[in-house]
Amino acid sequence: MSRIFRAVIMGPPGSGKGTISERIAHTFGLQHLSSGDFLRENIAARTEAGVLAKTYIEKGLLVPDHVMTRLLLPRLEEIARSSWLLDGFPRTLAQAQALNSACDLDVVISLNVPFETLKERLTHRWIHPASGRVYNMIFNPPHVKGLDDITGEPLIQHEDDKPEALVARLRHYKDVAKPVIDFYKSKGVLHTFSDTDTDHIWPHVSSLLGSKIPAPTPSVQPSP
Ligand code: G5P
Repeated sequence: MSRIFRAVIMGPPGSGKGTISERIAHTFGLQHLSSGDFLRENIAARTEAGVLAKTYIEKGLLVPDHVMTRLLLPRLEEIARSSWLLDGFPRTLAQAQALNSACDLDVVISLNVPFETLKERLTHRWIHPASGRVYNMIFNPPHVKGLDDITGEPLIQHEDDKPEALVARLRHYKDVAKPVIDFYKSKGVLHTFSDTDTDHIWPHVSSLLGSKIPAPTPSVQPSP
């Protein structure tokens, strides 16, 4: 069996974490766990954590560390035998330290995208709530305006992509991310990618992971 590979992708709201994570999951077969999707599932299911998280997310604030670690760390234990990519967690130094006590990371990908680009992207983002499919009305529009390509159901905008919550989210990110970035830099696992365009970042991420992820051992040995 090949070795377990564990990666984190971090970056401000709208930096393309979700978009690049989907490409990584598809190309390298890593299990993709998104903290934002996990929270939205909990909100939809009206779990205790979900009800609490909703009050923070709607205001563009981070969900408290103890709620996040209590939700995410058990989920990571469940998939401990798989290689995974964690998207959106850790966000704070306390979360990074909690994750560090649970496991070692192989790679941390940090996306560095200018503030104006982020604002532009998020105000144009719409999603299909049932599947989590993400559209951008400019970059990646649906075939029919306002409707999901697969189901034809209506698309919605996240509460936290609406202008008031958005600016608060972007400002707050910078403050809390710095110590997390420093923490992973000191551990020698941080790789930063800077650009305004996901399609320019992706080949570099792909080549980094291609050089780090061990090729799976064939289950059947070729005959001599
Ligand atoms: P989320 O869901 O983790 P965010 O805010 O960190 O939310 P978000 O908004 O989902 O991250 P992303 O995943 O970085 O952004 O980016 P994306 O969805 O791939 O791309 C954004 C948009 O830009 C899309 O429409 C996409 O199509 C488009 N796009 C991508 N690339 C390009 C490009 O090259 N060009 C153009 N033009 N467009 C492009 O978390 C939500 C909330 O949950 C809480 C927080 O309250 C958070 O705000 N939360 C946590 N709280 C505490 N601790 C944690 N660990 C938390 N995790 C989540």
